[in-house]
Amino acid sequence: MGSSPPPKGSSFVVDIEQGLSPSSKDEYPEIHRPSPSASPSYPKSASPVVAPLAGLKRLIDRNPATVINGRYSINIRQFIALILLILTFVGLWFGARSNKFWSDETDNLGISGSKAHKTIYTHHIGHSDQSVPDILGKAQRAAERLARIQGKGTNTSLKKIQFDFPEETEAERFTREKRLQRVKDGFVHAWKGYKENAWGQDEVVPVRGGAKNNFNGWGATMVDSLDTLVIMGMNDEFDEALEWVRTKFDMTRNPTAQLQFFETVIRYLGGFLSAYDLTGEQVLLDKAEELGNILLNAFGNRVFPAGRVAVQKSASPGAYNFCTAEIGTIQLEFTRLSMLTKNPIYDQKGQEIFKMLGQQTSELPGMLPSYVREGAGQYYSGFRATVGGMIDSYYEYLLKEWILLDGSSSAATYKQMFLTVVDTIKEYMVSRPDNGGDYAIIGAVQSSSKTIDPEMEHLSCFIAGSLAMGAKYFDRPEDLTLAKQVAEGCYQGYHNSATGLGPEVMKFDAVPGTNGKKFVVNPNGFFKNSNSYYILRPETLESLWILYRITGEKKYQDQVWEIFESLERSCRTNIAYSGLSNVNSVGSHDNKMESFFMAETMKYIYLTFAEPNVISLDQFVFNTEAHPLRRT
Ligand code: DMJ
Repeated sequence: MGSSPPPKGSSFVVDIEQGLSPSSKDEYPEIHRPSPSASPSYPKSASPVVAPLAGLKRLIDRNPATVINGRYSINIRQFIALILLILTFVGLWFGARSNKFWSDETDNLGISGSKAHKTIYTHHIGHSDQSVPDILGKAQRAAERLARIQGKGTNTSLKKIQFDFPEETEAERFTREKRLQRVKDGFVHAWKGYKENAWGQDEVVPVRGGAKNNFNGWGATMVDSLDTLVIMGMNDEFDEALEWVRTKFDMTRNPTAQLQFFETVIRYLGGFLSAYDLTGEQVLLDKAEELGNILLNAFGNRVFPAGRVAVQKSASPGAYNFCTAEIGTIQLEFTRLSMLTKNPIYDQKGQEIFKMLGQQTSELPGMLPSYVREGAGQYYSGFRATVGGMIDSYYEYLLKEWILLDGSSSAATYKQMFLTVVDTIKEYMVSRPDNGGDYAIIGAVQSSSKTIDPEMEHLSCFIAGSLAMGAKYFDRPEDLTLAKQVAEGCYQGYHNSATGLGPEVMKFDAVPGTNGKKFVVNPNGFFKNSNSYYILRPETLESLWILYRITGEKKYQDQVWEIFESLERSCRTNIAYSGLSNVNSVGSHDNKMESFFMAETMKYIYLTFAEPNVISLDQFVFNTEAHPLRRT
């Protein structure tokens, strides 16, 4: 045989044992050209399986491959043809098997794998009636989404706060992935219930079936769940929901209806922005922008937006007392919308509110009442200060807006406002048990007398997560200790109830025995006289998840798992999941599942068992409805 150089230009050597490597003349001096007659020939009208082989052969015949030391050297056209051929086979084979590209359920875990173990994020990628480009398109979208939930394109100059997790052992991985799959199964169950009973409406009714519309009738559960679908790798379901958004989501159906400003911001606007950040699907940003423009109607010529707003602009939106949480929980969404649209108006609106709130004071430094008046220099006294309902997420957003703005100098005031709040909490609001238990609750305090009411709303449990993040960013180890104690207090509320779920309000027994800030622990659990219902709220799970990601302590995974099992046992219905009217009464379903169950509660549980690079705290910041926004 004569020798000739390998084909020039972009060529690869395919080594059957070693895969692909760039060809090199020096490395492979001996070149053998196979005799054309040695190749078998295929009939022109071959079966679907044989036809691509015939095509490949024709290509090879026209561009004879060379064999070098037992290795085939092929040019780039041949390489592409080979890849297409392989993909065709794979598509046909999997399509014929189960209509699923990836059929092994254990691989559908929603995360990318580590070195030791490959897990597959893509889910239900291809169907047998789909063409190769369809399948390739889906695979490409799935890969893009995976890259995004792992933080592709994010950028921050702030220090890292996530624990540096070591590589897990096989046994640890096994347990974690088993739990992860169980959580995903639970979410799939709820999604199915929503799809079959309430598709396109706000909520599924989880015991009796049917639908309920409390949030404009725009499909709250659909929009609130979009990012969870992406995070869990439910790509087909996400695509279906996206198609619904593209073709059916309609904000103009009832132009004079009064929308709840706060809920519309956190569930719909937050939902669209986050799903956009995780997928890059333009329609989601378009909807967010359209909605942002509607929400601007709430401002009229004031700094504080009204609590209710209509799609159709009205001359003067009402409201003169403003709920602090409602006006202090738009900054993340409005700033992100400005970042993405390059239109500064939304961000300006949010900053003006914070600026004005920063100029208001009270008897308790940093704390404000649940309702505030517009204007700089307002002063408040004689109010009940809490970190719970009507004000909770204002405190949360002081820290998170600072994070989203990457700690820039323009956000320095928010850091200061947040730290003032933390100092006041520590000085006046912490209640501890008198039995030496290492936990705490954040009680309510009367601003004038400074008397503590030792009860804590479930809503207040978010504060443990905020304290923990602040502790890391601002190097305040004492705050981390308090965060852990408060999270433990919230967890104890779950652990001590008959159903394993936490009450809406938990309370120390404040009767004789009260000693400073220490309170008697009632032998029947410390939430005597409290409101005992549980409406599937997420705040305790949120804080446990944040503490897990920050400290790496496995105890938090175990606590989250215990709560998940309680949810499965006590709240799961044939249709979806239901809240409870009494956490101490097994079976007391309230027949309600708010959209935050799928947006927040299930997401926080899932993320506790996902790999730490999935929605890292160092790359995303969550809005108060658990919608992760990219930090760029
Ligand atoms: C959610 O809608 C949000 O977390 C909000 O900030 C408070 N309440 C619910 C969940 O409990």
